[in-house]
Amino acid sequence: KMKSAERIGVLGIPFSKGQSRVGTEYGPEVLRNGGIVRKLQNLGCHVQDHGDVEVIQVEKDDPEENAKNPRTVGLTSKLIADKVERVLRSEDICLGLGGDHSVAIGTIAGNARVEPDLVVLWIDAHADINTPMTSDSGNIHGMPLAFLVRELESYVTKLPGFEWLSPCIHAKDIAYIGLRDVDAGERKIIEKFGITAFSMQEVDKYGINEVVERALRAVDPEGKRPIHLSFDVDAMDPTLATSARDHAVIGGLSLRETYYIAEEVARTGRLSMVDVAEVNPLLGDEKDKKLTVDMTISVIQRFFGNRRGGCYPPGYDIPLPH
Ligand code: B3U
Ligand code: MN
Ligand code: MN
Repeated sequence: KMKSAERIGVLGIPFSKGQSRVGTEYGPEVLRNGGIVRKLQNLGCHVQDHGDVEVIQVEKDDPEENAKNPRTVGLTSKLIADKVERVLRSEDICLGLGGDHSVAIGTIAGNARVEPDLVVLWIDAHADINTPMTSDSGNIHGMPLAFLVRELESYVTKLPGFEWLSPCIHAKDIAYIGLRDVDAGERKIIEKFGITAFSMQEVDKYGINEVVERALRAVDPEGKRPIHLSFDVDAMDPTLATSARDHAVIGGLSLRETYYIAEEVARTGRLSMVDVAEVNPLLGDEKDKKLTVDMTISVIQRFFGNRRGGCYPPGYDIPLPH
């Protein structure tokens, strides 16, 4: 079933407390101002903007087990999960505009309530699977998957604010593409639990076409399961997206490789949610900001059916002369 031209629910998640900088809370605003809704409508999609998730700021929110802002992140994640669930009960696909990458705790938890059989494709320079114990930074945007993976439950203490959350995916349901900055604990987790991971080294070795095919086949050999696609803009090379320079990791995906991933994932017709994380318009000058927003929007369009080879809305035919 092709979902590319079906109902898309857009959800803003103006959140930045999963890391220590300000700026990612303006991600939804700059992507909307960049025309994301209209550009998806132009593809023939039915697009409904569901507004922003309410974010919670807990005043006295001391670190717990090294994790920073645990109550703020945990309680906001619950609101995100509730809202994503509601959006997915009325739309075919949810497009979540973050926000730092901790928003994926809520988006995946919410998506899994509607699609319990989902798989996760994580496009990122980072593995974002630190437990509070393995994390050096204490930033929860480097930990979201650790709270969601069943096999890691005994390695993760229940943080305050996270009481509502229970793990909803298996390690083998995750595939990474784009990794190039992975912490020791994360690498151990990937190996110990058999997580499918294609770093930039594998992208160089096999080419992006082989990597995408293998990633999709590894998590779902029969090609039947719903896909939660979590896209951290820092997966792209920092020359393309200045937001990526916040956590600049050189040697990233080219624009063409990123487009290829998006086009192939769209082609499956099984996308149930796309997260767009870590867009930070406060970094760089006006020109940098415009580049980041333009690049990000152009990638999002590919996830929803805009192909480089051309495309037309459903029902379109060559117009006849009057
Ligand atoms: N793995 C490191 C660095 C990091 C993760 N995500 C970003 N940076 N953007 C950490 O902090 O957990
Ligand atoms: Mn990330
Ligand atoms: Mn990242």
